[in-house]
Amino acid sequence: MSKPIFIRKASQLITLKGSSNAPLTGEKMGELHIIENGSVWIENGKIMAVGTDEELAQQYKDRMDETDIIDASGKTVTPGFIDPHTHLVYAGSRENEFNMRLNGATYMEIMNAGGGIHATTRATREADEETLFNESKHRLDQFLKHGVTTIEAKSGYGLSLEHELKQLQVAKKLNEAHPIDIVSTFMGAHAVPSEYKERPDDFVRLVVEEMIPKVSELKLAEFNDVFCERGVFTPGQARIILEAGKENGLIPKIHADEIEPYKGAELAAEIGAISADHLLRASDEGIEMMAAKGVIAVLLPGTAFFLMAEAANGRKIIDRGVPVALSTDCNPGSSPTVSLPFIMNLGCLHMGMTPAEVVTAVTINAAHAINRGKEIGSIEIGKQADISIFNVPNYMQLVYHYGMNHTDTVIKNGKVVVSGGQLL
Ligand code: IZC
Ligand code: ZN
Repeated sequence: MSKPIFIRKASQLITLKGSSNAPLTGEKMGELHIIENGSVWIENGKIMAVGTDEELAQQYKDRMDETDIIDASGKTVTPGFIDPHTHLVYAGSRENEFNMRLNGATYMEIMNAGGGIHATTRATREADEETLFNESKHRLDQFLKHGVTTIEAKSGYGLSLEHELKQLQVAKKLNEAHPIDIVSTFMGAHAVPSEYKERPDDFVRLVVEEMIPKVSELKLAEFNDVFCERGVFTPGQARIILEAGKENGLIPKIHADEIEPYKGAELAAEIGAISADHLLRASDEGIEMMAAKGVIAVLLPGTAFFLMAEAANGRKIIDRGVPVALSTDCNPGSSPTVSLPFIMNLGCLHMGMTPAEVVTAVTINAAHAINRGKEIGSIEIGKQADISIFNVPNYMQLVYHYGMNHTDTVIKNGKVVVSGGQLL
């Protein structure tokens, strides 16, 4: 049994207490429940006590010499960050397309010409499991160094039963081998593969009749996602795929209204999706419907930044009562980054969110977006001890000093996995 860990004297301990049952909305998104000179006692992978340093020093005065003490004075302590939308497992890279876009080509033009998702699908199909594992593990290490302790990871670069299963198996192995927890999403409907170009409904049938039942039987995913976009999957096809997932126990998620308004937000609400992601072009009605149903908006301002598009209107989406989470969208085409802190900065500068709201959006609301609100996302007694410590005296500096990595220490499941900014 490892020693207890006692984090002491944080200049700000961001607890987000009281948020485990439902994601935070409206003004509550800005209430971080901060303890100054805060301390946390961790034992057996769990958070055992949270309070001021005076309170905890008194409570544990007889056990001080059996602990590992982490001095967090001058630092900010948060729940481990959570990234609820990544395309982690893939091979290759697409810097050639970046160059094409800088010269005026659009994301969709490149995809329709056989590049984009199709290019990564070719590279991922060709890669063996070991290559995929190693390339993805490198990204996971970088996530961890940025204070991220849990991520969601989608398949969707296989686009055949064999290769979708390969991607999901790699995610499962990474989850077992790496400190970061990975929550898997099946996304066989990420694109219509070129061999089905002339008969997309046959591909939808393959997803519904073969892939979803197999993924569910093998318990390789918890969620089911679709790229609902003009030229990819229609709202009608997306509905069929998401309903089939539900029948097989997979919770719906949707890539909605990224490039054009396409009634993706409306569909998310109608179908009872846990989240609708992107929403750059979501209609007001769709946003109202999401608010009424409590669908979480997972916003991805790094994608808008990288595609040189106008970001989603995060301010409006929060003000209409939709709970908002933030994510990197880590993928080789539209957001090749693992820096969730940079995404937080964009949340403030490009989407009108406050620094407090973006902290909520990468902790407890992100936890709820992957159905983990009861286990992670806040610093409360009984929760998993996933905690990040940043080299800044207050949470505002996390987003103010942008494009820098402030991570000092990361504790995952009660174990120190990053110290002094370095992986252990
Ligand atoms: O590889 O381009 N938008 N899917 C939907 C992506 C971006 C990932 C990619
Ligand atoms: Zn995505």
